[in-house]
Amino acid sequence: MNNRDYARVLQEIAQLMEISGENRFKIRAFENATRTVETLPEELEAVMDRGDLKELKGIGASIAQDLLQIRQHGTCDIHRSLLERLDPGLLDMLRVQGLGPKRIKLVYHELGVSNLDALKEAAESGRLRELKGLGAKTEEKVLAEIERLARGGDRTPLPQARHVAESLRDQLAALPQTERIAIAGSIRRGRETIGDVDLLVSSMDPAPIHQTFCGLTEVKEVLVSGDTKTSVRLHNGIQVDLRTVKDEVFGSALHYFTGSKEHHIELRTRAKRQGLRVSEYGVFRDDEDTPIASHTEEELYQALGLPYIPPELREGRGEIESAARHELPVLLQPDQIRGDGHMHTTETDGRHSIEEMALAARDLGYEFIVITDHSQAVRVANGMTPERFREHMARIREADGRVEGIRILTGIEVDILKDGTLDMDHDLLAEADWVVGSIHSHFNQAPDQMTERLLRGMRTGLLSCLGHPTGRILGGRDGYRYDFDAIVEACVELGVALELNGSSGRLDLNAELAEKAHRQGAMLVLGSDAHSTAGLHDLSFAVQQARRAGLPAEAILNTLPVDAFLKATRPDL
Ligand code: DGT
Ligand code: CA
Ligand code: CA
Ligand code: ZN
Repeated sequence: MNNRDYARVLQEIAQLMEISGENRFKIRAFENATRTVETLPEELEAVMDRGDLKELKGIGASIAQDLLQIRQHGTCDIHRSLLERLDPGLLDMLRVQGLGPKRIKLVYHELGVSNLDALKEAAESGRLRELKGLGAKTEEKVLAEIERLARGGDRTPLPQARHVAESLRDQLAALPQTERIAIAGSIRRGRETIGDVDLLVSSMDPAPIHQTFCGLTEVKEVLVSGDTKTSVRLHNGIQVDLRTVKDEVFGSALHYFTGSKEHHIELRTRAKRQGLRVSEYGVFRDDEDTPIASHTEEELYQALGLPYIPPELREGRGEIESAARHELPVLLQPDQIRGDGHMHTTETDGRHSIEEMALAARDLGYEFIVITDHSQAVRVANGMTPERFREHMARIREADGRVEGIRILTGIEVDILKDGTLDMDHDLLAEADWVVGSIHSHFNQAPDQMTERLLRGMRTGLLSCLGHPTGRILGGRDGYRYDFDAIVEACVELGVALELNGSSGRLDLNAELAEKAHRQGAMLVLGSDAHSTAGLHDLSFAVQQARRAGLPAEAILNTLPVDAFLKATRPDL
């Protein structure tokens, strides 16, 4: 660890003490120690090795002890106990520039806000401005900061990038000059994070398209402008490349700009052996200038003697060999989804009613949904007491009877508390059709403890699935640490499914872990985790990750008719 690492922990202690309202002198002591370490002209660890820590200004016996602990564990007793007593989510909030411990203290004590999600919601719903010294301006700044943090530096989380890309695509699709249009690049392949957005348009008359593109309100600056390629930076920092081609070569151009580079390299090598060439203009015989395929991607693969390879598999990980042997998995298709396993309503932190969610889901063609509002441990989300949950289930059943054309199942997203107990009366959980068990607190437990916590929750026999199983926030927080293999094994044994949570910012499980869980024999269920009717569309991100994982429809519980869906995790039914 370098001096900056030590200084960071000391500073966090000072900030957390300030939030918790500790005595001024204790806070000052850690602030002084932070400064000493930050400005130290040599390695702190060299000072430790000499046994000279206490010689340093502002470092007494007690902080010297803390520093030695930090050297061993990356944290110390006082740091850990503050995080446990308050909330580790506060560390994320401290990264929000312009907020600071004083204001966080206010927000924490007045609104109970202790993590970025809750902060975002408080800012969006205009609750920050009700606090002394905070205004609408603060809310705006906080939201912009959260967005910046969510981007986690250069790469943008897929959901955010795809929403932006879809909006641009739709605007350009409306132009009379546009023939075909598609989002290409890493978004089309469903990579978790994306470097830039790639849009492809076919047109006989591209100039007006490039012109309109440069003038869109989202655009902040034009980086490159031309007749076939324009690059811009948007106000939100995302870069977008637009390319236009003639419609005859749309298929091969789409293939080229979808990538990945690795897929292309392998494909070209293979083509070469067959006396063929592949470029963005098509597939060519070695000695000819007229392509034998260029109009669609399907024709392109066919010309190469291969079955179609879906974009999600084009990562150069052996998909070409599998395709050549006709061993590609048949991937889950969006229209095979019959229901959504995770959503919230106005009962807790959602924006729409049971009925509104059901009607929107019916419009998407679903046969069933599960309403899974929060349990009371999630105070910021207005989680339900047992009493409220009982009444909520009655309302869900009532809505189910009233709304035609879709089954509305009773459910809950129940917290798996820090000791593994479930945050709800067991008889009510047994009564619910579907129970998502999730972790929303004490993320920093030691791996053994976390594994035990999950196992204990699962052994109640009341969980249908584990919600957002790793807890990671895309571009933000890492997942909690536990023995993933052991949990998957227990899921198989106990008949508990693992969720692919599609909500923006999560993608959890991601493709890699979903594939692993599937290979170990676990059931998987997709959930949008929608907090509004619009949020139901986030299920498509879970579908895409399932496809990247190479999962067939049979691996996904959402493809089952509702009765089979219910029985899948309840062998007793
Ligand atoms: P990203 O933007 O970093 O998330 O990843 P991509 O895959 O979207 O990469 P990007 O935007 O640089 O390029 C889009 C596609 O264009 C890429 O997947 C394949 C193609 N491409 C770009 N540059 C090259 C290249 O130098 N060689 C080859 N074979 N293909 C390229
Ligand atoms: Ca890209
Ligand atoms: Ca690009
Ligand atoms: Zn949750």
